[in-house]
Amino acid sequence: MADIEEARKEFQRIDVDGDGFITAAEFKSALAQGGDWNVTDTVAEAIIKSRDLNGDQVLSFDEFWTYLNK
Ligand SMILES: [Ca+2]
Ligand SMILES: [Ca+2]
Repeated sequence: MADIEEARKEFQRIDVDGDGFITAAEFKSALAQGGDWNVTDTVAEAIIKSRDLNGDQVLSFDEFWTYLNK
């Protein structure tokens, strides 16, 4: 079980523009900052898609949280 406070911080770190949703572009740059430069736009989009529960192409905190608790 992940810590929801830690998850919120992580979510806010990735959500650079602070709109409450993580886009593929934001996810990609977060991974790049973490040293994973091999992630392309296509890969980032595929990862987002696999975690996106309502099909709006972006991750809400709920979706992020659900993913962490899988
Ligand atoms: Ca955002
Ligand atoms: Ca979504």
